[in-house]
Amino acid sequence: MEIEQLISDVLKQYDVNANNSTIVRIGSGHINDTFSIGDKFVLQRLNTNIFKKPEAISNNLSIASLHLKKVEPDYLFLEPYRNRSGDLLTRDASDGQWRLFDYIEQGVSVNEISNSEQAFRAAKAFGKLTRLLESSDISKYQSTIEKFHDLRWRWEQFESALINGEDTRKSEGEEVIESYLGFKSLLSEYESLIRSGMLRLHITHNDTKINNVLFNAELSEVICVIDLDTLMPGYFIYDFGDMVRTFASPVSEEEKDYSKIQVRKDVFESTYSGYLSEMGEILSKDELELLPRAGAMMTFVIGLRFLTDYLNGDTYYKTSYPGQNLVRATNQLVLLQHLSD
Ligand code: GN1
Ligand code: MG
Repeated sequence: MEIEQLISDVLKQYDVNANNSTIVRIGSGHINDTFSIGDKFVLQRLNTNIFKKPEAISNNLSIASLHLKKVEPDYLFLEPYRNRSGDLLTRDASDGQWRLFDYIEQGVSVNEISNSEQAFRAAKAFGKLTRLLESSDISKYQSTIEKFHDLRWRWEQFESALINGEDTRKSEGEEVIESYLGFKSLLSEYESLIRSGMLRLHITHNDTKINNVLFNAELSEVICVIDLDTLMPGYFIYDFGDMVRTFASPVSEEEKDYSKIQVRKDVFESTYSGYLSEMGEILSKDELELLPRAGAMMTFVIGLRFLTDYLNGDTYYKTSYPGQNLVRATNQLVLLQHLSD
């Protein structure tokens, strides 16, 4: 069935007026399909090959939303609309799962941070979400993707891609593979951290890349954070690390001119102070000491995932040209090298 037809059928299941609206594909996410419906709504099809438990997402959003209404009624939490049956997810004729959101017309998302003020605000916004949810009952949340940032798991997937991956890609990626293997000590560091009990579980966003923040048109204020599919219990290093990964460099993970990649000290410091302006009182002394390691760890995790997907033939992340996942993996490797200097 044509996508327009699927969308029109899905919209009929909501009590909203979206007739005759223009449908435009939007967003730069690597996983889901996102469309604007006129200037009123955003409709998103969840990638259920990746999100195998969509009900876990609905569960977490409902719990978080209820809690936020209690502790901060004015907080803008971009949760999906409920359909006529009261569900956050709507099934289409081809078994796709969709969600409908408000379209934040004045919201702007960027793929690179241009100054430290923006970094402060974005990091504060992600920190605030975790702070507000700190008093909600963590046991009620479910994992929306099992072992999502578990470095041991990601390493094992990488190792099996080294065995089962496509031979031409293995030789094409040889140098990058060798360099990633050379960073294996990060795996032992991660494992001993987990064993040490120094990290506590919080409700983390788990995908805090810069384009998951909506700024106002002047990029001077944050309107809200978006992409809440991976809101679930996690360690703070996942959020803070993914911010360092995507805020600190002047260029995004898509950049092919690797000489442009660097770690901007002022942006890093503002990311740190923005996050701590919300989380400073919540993180334990042990956790605070780990802040400087988070960026390298998350860059390693995400870089490994790009490389694994490249070796497996691009089955996970969307790509728009051949070799894109290898470019992303190389980009992240260079960033990791800078973060390790
Ligand atoms: C994916 O949804 P999107 O495109 O923002 C991925 C993240 C990665 C990111 C890298 C569910 O995020 O974990 O950090 O790509 N999300 C999922 O750009 O795998
Ligand atoms: Mg995401």
